[in-house]
Amino acid sequence: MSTSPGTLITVAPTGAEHAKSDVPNLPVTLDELVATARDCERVGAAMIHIHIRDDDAKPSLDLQRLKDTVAAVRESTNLIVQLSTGGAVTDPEEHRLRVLDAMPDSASCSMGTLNFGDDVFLNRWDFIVELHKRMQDRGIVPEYEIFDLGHLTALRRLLDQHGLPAGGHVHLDLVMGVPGGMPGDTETFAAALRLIPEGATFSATGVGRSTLPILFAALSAGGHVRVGMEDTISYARGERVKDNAQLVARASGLARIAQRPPIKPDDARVLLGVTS
Ligand code: KMH
Ligand code: ZN
Repeated sequence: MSTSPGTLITVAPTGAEHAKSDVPNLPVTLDELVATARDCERVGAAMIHIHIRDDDAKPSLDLQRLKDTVAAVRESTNLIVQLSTGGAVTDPEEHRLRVLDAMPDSASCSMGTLNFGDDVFLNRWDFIVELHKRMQDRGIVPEYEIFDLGHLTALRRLLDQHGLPAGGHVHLDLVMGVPGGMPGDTETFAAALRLIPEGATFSATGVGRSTLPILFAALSAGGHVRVGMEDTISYARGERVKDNAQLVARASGLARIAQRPPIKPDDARVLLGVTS
C-alpha cells in the first residue's frame, strides 16, 4: 500500500439506492448533478463517482445519457469523471459493460459478489476480468470497489493474472458498512489495510453510521476518502444531510486538520495515472 501527503476526496452524490421521493435533495437530473459537481469541486472534491437516473428519477445506464453526463461534467468542472459500472443490483452485465462506451476518465470495478441489504450484488469472476480488460484496452482508469475482505484477495489474483490497469497504478476504494459486506469499524479497516497490494493507493467510505469512523480511520492511515449521499443521507444523529457539498466540506476540513489537505483534480490525475 502507498500513503500520500494530501487527500483525494471523491464525491459519490447520488448512488442507485435512495429514492428521490424519500430524499428530495438527492441530485438526479443532469442540471442537479452538474450543480452538485461544481459545488463539491469548490469545497475540495477532485473526483466524482456518478450514477445517473432517468426522467422518473430511477437508476439508469442509458448510454446516451451517460455520454451527455460525462460531457456536461467535464465542461463545467475539472473533476475526474468516474462512472459506476456497478449500477443498480438489477442491472444486467451487458449494460454494466456498456458504461465504458461513454469513455469516462475512470470507472468503478466491483471485486466480488455480496448480499446487498435484501438483494444480491452479483460480480462474477469472468465479468470482473472483462471489465478490467476493457478498461485496459480503452485507457480508462479503474477504481476497484472492495466491499469485503475477500475482494482484496480477488484483486491480487486479478492483477497477477491480467496485469496492471490502465495508467499503471492501482487504486481501490474500501466500501465499508454495507449490510452483507464488511463492517465499518476500525478493526476491520486495519485488517483490510494488511491486504492492500503493494504500491496501491486506497480510499475508504463508511456507509451510514460508519461514515465518520471510517473517514477518521482513512485520514489517519494515509488513505483517501469518498463521501456523498450515495453512502449516507445523515449528517449527524437526527440531522439529514443538506447537500453533497456539506459532506465534502466536512471531509476537507478534517483532512486539513489531519495535515493532509485536499488535492486538486490535476494532482489527483497524476496520482491515479489518469491521462484523459
Ligand atoms: N449500487 C450498488 C449495487 C459501484 O458504483 O460500482 C453498486 C455500487 C458500486 O454502487
Ligand atoms: Zn456507486
